[in-house]
Amino acid sequence: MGSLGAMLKHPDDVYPLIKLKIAARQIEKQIPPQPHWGFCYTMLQKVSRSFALVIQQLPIELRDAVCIFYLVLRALDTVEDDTSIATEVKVPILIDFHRHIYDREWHFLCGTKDYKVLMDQFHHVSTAFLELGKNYQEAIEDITMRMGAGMAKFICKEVETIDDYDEYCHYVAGLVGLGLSKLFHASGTEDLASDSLSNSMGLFLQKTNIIRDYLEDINEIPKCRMFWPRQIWSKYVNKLEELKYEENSVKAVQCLNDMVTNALSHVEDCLTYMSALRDPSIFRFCAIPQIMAIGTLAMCYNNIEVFRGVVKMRRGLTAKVIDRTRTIEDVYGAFFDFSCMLISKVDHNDPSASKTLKRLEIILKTCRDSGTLNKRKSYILRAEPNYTPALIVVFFIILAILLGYLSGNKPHSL
Ligand code: D3A
Repeated sequence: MGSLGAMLKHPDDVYPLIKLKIAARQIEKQIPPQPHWGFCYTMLQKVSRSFALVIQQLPIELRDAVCIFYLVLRALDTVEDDTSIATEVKVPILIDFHRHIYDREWHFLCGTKDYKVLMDQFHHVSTAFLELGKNYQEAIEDITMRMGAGMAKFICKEVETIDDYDEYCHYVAGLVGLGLSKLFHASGTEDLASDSLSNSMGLFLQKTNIIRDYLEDINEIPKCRMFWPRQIWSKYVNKLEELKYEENSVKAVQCLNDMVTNALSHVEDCLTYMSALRDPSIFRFCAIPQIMAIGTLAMCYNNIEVFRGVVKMRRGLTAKVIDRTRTIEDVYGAFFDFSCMLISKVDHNDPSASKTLKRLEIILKTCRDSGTLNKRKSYILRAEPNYTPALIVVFFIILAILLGYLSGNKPHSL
């Protein structure tokens, strides 16, 4: 849970944080009894607790398919990221990965911590995969094949141009959007979304992660590949790592703002994609990461801390997003709030300022035109702390402790 300081500063985070904690406990108890499914759902929770929670709320058949899809992609990612594997070993594994998922014997030693366990016991994932419906299997196989080939291509290629950047993000996340759209359609609940809108869903998420993770990636030992395109950063510095040095702070923030402006170009498509979804649980599964992405961009924009440490949404705000994202109105509301926050941060001397403002104005207009904004209260950008919900929670906690104490002291009747 968030620190006490953060909770005092944001008392209305307390209730969603407690709710999230209780929900996470609840799903921990729902691990299936079969060893292969038990392994898959335990792994999913280990890799991302809050994401696992949203996946577990999907309709049952789709939930299994998404869980396996997610683990297969994490495994592929683990191979791609492991710098200790020689290129001549790594490339064939990436290219053949779509065949390994059909092989109950296949496993590979690489990665660290939970990912090492995932790779070593991959037979559980294959066993579960083989129990999915044929249409789910085919969608997962097709995306794994295309993603593996794309990753292999970029093992030996730098991200030079913005087109390279879009192509790399297509392989590692845009294809996830395409695959998920196929899985949603296969479950019978959704129309098949266009490839272009599905791709944008992934590009927006991936570009946000790439922006946020600059420092972590540049400081990685052994040296990690970087995904900020040269076409953008070369306008500001001669070498990408120069952005982290204090003397380049002004240039670094300008480059960062250029990157954020580039990512904002996908928002329109993402809003269109989400507005077409029908099933409430599929909607939440898609909308929560998108709101977290625009929130992360709003925190990163014009913020030198991206080059000094970790800029992340606080746990309480994440919990609030998970708790309060139910309908498309909530999505328009959150995108509206975070776009206003971004506009308030634009420095008119920034070289990308006019482009950034133009993109943000388009987003604001779309949110306004939805006609739903005044039906909601802005929960993300509250100026003054509201202590009422926190006080109610504290009251109930004290009451529970008191009742527990009193019932513990009651003399036992014989
Ligand atoms: C594009 O992929 C989608 C999607 O497309 C239609 C719909 C829903 C979710 C995703 C996508 C995803 O979400 C995660 C992501 C980012 C980059 C790639 N992915 C991805 C991989 C595999 C699948 C789905 Cl199956 C978002 C994500 O991973 N997180 C991390 C945990 C966060 C939420 C966002 C919660 C937390 O605890 O901070």
